[in-house]
Amino acid sequence: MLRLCWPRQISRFSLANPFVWSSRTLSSSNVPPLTQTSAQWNNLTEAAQEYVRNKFTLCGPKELHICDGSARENEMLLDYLVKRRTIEKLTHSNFENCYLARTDPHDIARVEGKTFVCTKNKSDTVSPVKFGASASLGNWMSEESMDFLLEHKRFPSSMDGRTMYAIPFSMGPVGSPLSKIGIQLTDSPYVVCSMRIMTRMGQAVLDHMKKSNSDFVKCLHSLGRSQGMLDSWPCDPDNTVIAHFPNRNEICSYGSGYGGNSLLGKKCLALRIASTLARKEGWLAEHMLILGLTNPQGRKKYIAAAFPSACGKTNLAMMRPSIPGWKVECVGDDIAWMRFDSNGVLRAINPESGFFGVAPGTSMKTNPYCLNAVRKNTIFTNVASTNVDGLTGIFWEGLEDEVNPEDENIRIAAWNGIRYSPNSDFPGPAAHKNSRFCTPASQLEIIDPAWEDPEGVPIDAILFGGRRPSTIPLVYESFDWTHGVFVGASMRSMATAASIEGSATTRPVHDPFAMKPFFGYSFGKYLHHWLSMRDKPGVKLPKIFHVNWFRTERRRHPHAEEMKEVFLWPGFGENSRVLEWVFKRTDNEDVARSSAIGLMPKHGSLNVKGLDELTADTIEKLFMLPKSEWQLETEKIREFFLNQVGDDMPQEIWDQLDALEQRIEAM
Ligand code: GTP
Ligand code: SPV
Ligand code: MN
Repeated sequence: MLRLCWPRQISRFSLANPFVWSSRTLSSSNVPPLTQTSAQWNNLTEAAQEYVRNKFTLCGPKELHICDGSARENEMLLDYLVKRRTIEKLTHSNFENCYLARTDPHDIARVEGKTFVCTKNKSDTVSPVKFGASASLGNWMSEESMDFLLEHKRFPSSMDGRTMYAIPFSMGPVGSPLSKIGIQLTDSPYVVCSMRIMTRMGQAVLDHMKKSNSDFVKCLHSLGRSQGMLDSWPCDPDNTVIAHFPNRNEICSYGSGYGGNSLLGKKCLALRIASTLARKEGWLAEHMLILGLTNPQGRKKYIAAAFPSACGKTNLAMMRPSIPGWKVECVGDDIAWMRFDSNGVLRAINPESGFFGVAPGTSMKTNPYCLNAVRKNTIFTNVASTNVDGLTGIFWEGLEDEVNPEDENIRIAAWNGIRYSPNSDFPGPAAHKNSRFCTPASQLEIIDPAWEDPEGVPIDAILFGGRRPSTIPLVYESFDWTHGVFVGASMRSMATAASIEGSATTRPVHDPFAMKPFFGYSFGKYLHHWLSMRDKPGVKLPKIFHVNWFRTERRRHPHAEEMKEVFLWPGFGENSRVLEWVFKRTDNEDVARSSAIGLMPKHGSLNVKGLDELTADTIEKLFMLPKSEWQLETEKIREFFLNQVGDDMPQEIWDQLDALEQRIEAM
């Protein structure tokens, strides 16, 4: 029997000063020791210099490196990471310039319980929670308490012996009026290489900052005094804390090197900080994909969609439609910044420049464009590795059509280094469920021609959705904007491996607007903000829909005794059929009928041509609205609103809930 313990594969060794570019290491009273020349230091604005100097003193690294984002710098960092065994180069001929990182087994996902928004008053951050209930829509700590914790307990000497990297980055195209600049300080070269993919990073940003003396979001990140199990992946899981200070546009993240915990441009800046800025400035920062949809006649519309983490955004954003003549192009797969322009059109940009996507489930069948994109310049994290004739490749669950794990010539090492085969004692999964690829957006063959347009793309429809095994139909449309905001507020979904807390819960959890972990201010005020969009003069409001690809049924497996939960809807490329219906509805085509919960497809109006295995009985089940389940649903929504939003709740949302309950009673 294999013991499930973490193999100590890596012996402790350190590399002094991995890239001294100038033999002259500078050291004077106001310039931290640099690995570069002083020209690089003088590239920073005065405000940036002051920020870097303060944090350098606090964290005590051995030196500073200001990132220029060049290919040369990237190569040096990758080489260094290979030497440290943080990453391994993929040598299989399928891959070009691709790497695999294996993390500490305790640093594998976002940590929602350790993520805080810090303001003066608690009511700015969380709506009044009912006595006895615990807040589920974010954690608050006072600025003073958090400052004390960070400055005295977490960051002092946290970068001891390491290099501090300063990463100037732009969320959105450099120089666009919609973009936001950040400077991330980090002691993780893996984070630098990932930020180079996920954001516009380096010299162009420094130049722009100098030219326009632009403000920046301060982002401090440290892996911490390592308490982890691997020398190759320092981290401090027990003491991890991720803090946001919206009042001073600052983010501090300690103890984790993973994903949204450490790539601070993503969830921390582009959602939590940005949602607060958006409220002040009259726009929306949302956890949404953006896709372009072209019909067979060549007419194009753009759709934004909010699904919780690991609920299908990336896959929808870059899908290959199964229905002939339709085309999907991708603008973004995770975050949308949207505002109404002077013509009243809602315009969206994707602030990111890469995809940090869930690996398991990605295959030529489910997401072929994505699989083609990740063949070069990609950093994989926590997928399994294959060894064929000494050449390293990758594997994850769902990739079985491309890699046969039963082939005796292929040796598979699971994400945690343990030898894996489908019949071995190690039960798997071989790839961690939250294993990811990090790949440049420009490599996607169906990237939308307008994906970097600083004006943004015009949004015709907004979809909400989640993982709902029952109750919620395949698709329905809200009656109007206010009802649509209520639909977003009422979202529930099964928890996933994208957060550490997302272990096997058996009931759907409330995840309004797919923003539960990402609100930068209180949910009640957020709802007021969404409703206020309706009152802007001359706005053309997009239609709002709800979709659910994940309804299941218990079926007996044809060749096995046991019953299995199976998805009723084939999903992936077949979701284009639902997009077709949405497209028609944005043209106000007469393909909808009214129901208690919203507008549903008229019988026969959902295109199921060619879906021969989908029986009439299954189609009926996909749209079934069991009264008792909906009664329970509205009970849960009411309880959630009462517990988590209280007096912050706009009256109109209560009215929507009352009206829904009445319509269900009349069903
Ligand atoms: P984050 O990056 O965490 O925000 O996730 P995401 O919302 O982008 O989800 P993603 O598209 O990566 O999908 C997550 C998982 O759901 C993957 O394992 C997919 O294979 C699976 N999935 C996505 N779309 C569908 C679908 O239409 N049907 C089914 N059955 N599974 C899907
Ligand atoms: C999510 O969890 O929604 C992600 C992954 O996109 S992370 O970047 O870790 O937030
Ligand atoms: Mn996401």
